[in-house]
Amino acid sequence: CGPSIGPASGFEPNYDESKIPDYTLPDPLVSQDGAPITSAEQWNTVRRPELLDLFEKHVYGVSPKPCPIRHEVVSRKTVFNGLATRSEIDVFFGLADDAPSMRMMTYVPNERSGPVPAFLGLNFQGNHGVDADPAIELNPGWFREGRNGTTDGNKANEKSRGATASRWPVKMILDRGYGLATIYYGDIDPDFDDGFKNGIHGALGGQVADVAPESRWGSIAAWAYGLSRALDCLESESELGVDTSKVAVIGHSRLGKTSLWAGASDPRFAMVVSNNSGCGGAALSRRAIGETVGRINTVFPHWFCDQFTEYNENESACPVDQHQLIALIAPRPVYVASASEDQWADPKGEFLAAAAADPVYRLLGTRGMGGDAPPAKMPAADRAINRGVIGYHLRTGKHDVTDYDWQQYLDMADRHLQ
Ligand code: GTR
Repeated sequence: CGPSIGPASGFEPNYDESKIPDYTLPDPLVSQDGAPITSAEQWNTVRRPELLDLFEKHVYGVSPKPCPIRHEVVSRKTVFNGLATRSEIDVFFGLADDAPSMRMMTYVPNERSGPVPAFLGLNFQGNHGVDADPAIELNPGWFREGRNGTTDGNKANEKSRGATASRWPVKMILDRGYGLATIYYGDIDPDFDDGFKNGIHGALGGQVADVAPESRWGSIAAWAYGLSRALDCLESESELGVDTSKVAVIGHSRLGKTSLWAGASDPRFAMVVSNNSGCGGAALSRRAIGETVGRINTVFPHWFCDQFTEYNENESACPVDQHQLIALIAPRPVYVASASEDQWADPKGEFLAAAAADPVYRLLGTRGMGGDAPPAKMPAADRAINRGVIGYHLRTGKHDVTDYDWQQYLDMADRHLQ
């Protein structure tokens, strides 16, 4: 279930640290004109807007302004023997009758005294893949071909029910007092390169007509845009029971790249979780180890803006690197997680990026990664760094989301959102 991560034929990934090119990271606390950033005010008024603009124009692309949304509650049901209420809601991008929509599924614990903090994340295999309950509608949209017979052609079939349940421990989340909202990412933009005709790209694309073509939004930006509209919906529908000042945006792999960009670009997200996001997510591009910018732009030409291809095999020419993406989330809590067998996503590069965002977190008055300074070395496997506002762990095992990962995210949320 989920994406494959093996290198395609013809590309020989480097996994040798000694072959990493020499590089210098761009300093998050020096502005483009060379002036040092020494106060929270300078960060907020000068450097943060500047970095956001650079990430838009060089990496993810410029998205349209937020569109108005409307929504229809499709179902509401008590589930798990009375533990929770599950709702399915269609959220429309725009007010027109033919506006495209995404279906959000939410769970909130029934035992609660008011709105609850919640996790919001996109899923790979449909809401029906999160829980096998046949009452959840089988998503009729386009799916990448599943490996375990979960699709017929590009349509999900009955075997895909519950196929990603291990990545969504719904009861554990509810038992800990949190809600969960999830959406199939293909509802927002199907994950293939069609020149951006389908999904919200097709419907809202005209709104970025005045942006230079090479800097228009790619699919990651579109998925992040969908997450922000999902938050709009949670804000406007109090019946869903979510405390929208306490929403943690979470994602795995390409959807971890997406949660980071959503959290960086939309400060309403109170916490951000990147699970095994790798290249174009939490990993430093300049290390060029495992998956590289050139490789990702070749295999997934629709994920980033076209300008990003300028940095194929030329990472140091990019005015930003991914530690600055993490810094854009400051001072809000962020958690970066890697897996030991996921060298493709460069765990060390993910750790170094989290550590290199630390000075921005400290400038904004937080403890960053905790202690007096970020740890100089990666922690041992399964030893979470979680005493500060930037969390990190290297889980033993493969590219995946496990209960161990969720336990760390819930603990982090307990410390900052409860
Ligand atoms: C891979 C891709 C990675 C990662 C992964 C995923 O094929 O190379 O960047 O995003 O897919 O989404 O699981």
